[in-house]
Amino acid sequence: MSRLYRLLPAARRLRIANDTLQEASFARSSAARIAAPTSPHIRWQHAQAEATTSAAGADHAPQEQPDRSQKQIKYTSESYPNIQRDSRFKELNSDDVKFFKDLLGSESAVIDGVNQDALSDLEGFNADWMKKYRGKAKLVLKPDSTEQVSKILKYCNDNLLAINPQGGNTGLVGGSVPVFDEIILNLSRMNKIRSFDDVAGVFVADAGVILEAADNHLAEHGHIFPLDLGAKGSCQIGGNVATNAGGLRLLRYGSMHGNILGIEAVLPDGTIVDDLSKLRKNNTGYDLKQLFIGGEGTIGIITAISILCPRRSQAVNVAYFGLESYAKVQEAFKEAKHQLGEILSAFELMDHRSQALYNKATGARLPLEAEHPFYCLIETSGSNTDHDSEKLNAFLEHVMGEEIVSDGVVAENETQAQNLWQCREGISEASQHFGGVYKYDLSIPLPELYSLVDACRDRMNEAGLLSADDESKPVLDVLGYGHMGDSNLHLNVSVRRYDKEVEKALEPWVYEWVSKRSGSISAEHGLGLAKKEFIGYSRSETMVRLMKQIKQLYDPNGIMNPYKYI
Ligand code: FAD
Ligand code: 2HG
Ligand code: ZN
Repeated sequence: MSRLYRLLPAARRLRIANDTLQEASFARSSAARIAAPTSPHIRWQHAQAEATTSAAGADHAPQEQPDRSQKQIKYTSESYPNIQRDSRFKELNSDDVKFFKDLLGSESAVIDGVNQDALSDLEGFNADWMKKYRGKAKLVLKPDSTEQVSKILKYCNDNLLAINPQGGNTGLVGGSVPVFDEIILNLSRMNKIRSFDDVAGVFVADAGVILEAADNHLAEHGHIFPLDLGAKGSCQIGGNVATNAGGLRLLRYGSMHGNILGIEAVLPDGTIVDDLSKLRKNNTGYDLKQLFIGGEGTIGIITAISILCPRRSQAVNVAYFGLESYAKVQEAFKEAKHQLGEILSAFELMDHRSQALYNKATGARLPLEAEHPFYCLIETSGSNTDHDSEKLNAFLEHVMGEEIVSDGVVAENETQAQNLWQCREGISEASQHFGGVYKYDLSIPLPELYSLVDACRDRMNEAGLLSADDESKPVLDVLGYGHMGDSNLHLNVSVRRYDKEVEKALEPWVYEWVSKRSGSISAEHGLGLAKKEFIGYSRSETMVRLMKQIKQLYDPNGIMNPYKYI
């Protein structure tokens, strides 16, 4: 990648930056351009990348960590001793299993730990991606049709058997795995793409289609799935809708609530809700599909979705900057919105510690040689290469000229773009690499967004819980990163081991801090088990009461994903 330029001061700065951008190859060989040793450093890689989505090829599937196998994870029922199994729920017996086996008719569709020891086959379904939550399910069902889902749910509802819906099991709030012995209803065999209309851009598919597979299919037709996230190789589109996932390009393409046109779902009593509309406009009554978006499997199982997918951009650019303060990050964001406007497709923030930990965990080289307190990743996606380059150049000139940005690289090809993206997307996994992590996914008004990270680090220090070197301290580091474009901070407290003292110092302190600033305690990951108790920090009593009424209406027996959400 690229080379280092020292910019001339004041008036000459812009011109040189401009030359650099327009004649990258010439500039590369021009030592004469280096001047003024005290000026800020700018390192360029610049060219059009192929249209791409982030981190292609990165698979964040649940995987064994060398030091913490699934069997070593504490059962959720032990880490949350205050949660008792609901005694109304029936315990599974051989007759129940026989019913399901006859219904599904295939060996691979049932993992039966009721009639035999299937512990190791069940572990991957019982344990979550963070290796923090672990259930005791003895049965996994993998239906392959909506009718099968309907019959399973009706049987469970009639017999008071609790159900845990599961997609790709990449959720980060403990919602995707059971607390006790709930049956896991896994959607992975419902993975057919049903249709794509390339005129209207409407994609219809089963809920169990992997996000990356959906996006690859759309790429063949010149379109893009309007959601992208680091777990795309494992998470399912049904799971994405059930969590109302946000991801890396929400600022450009909007949320699931806006893009989902229709849903097919099954209610606990077996009713098939056929609302798989392909219409953009349909003002005929309550928009009930919205309840399933972000419903986290508490009122029914999503079996298929219909979603609006935009054209894939022809011209994609990815840039990675180093900045000296959070104030400069905010200035850069303001300028990006002002100057890149309609082509801006991502604006991501990473602090130095998150990048250092990513580097330590993966050994991957960071894009910039020097250390900066903050980094930003900016992506533009447009339809006209020349137009986009012109806009991007003007933006780069400005942020460099004004010394908003201290150093930066621009990807020259798709591989480089992916590598830059990986520096951002790899943080989530790196954060738990050295033991575990306490994750907080927060909406905070931008001016104060990063102050929480500093406050949290201070708090960990004051409590004597944090040390980079001292192995006896549980906390390794406190990191801040996230979707700056959506005012969404990911606060990650990276730990050597899970420790109640750390949890006590963090909760409810983090939630109080956020609530005081009128933020949200869950921006995009949902409530699951982790945030259930804390919903009151973001929602009023009235709102919670209304939510409970909806739950009661759709799931009167409470069999869907019990112990979680509200
Ligand atoms: P699961 O984890 O299996 O389930 C999540 C919840 O949805 C559970 O409550 C489950 O019961 C329910 N559910 C699943 N499928 C269905 C269904 N068909 N019907 C009804 N309920 C269902 N999230 C973001 O929002 N933005 C990100 O940028 C992001 N990045 C991530 C990066 C990494 C590396 C990882 C590991 C996770 C990331 N996540 C992110 C979190 C996670 O990937 C998303 O929440 C994702 O949408 C979950 O999809 P899933 O198929 O894995 O669902
Ligand atoms: C991301 O944006 C994900 O990388 C995961 O939402 C955040 O792991 C986290 O805290
Ligand atoms: Zn995120």
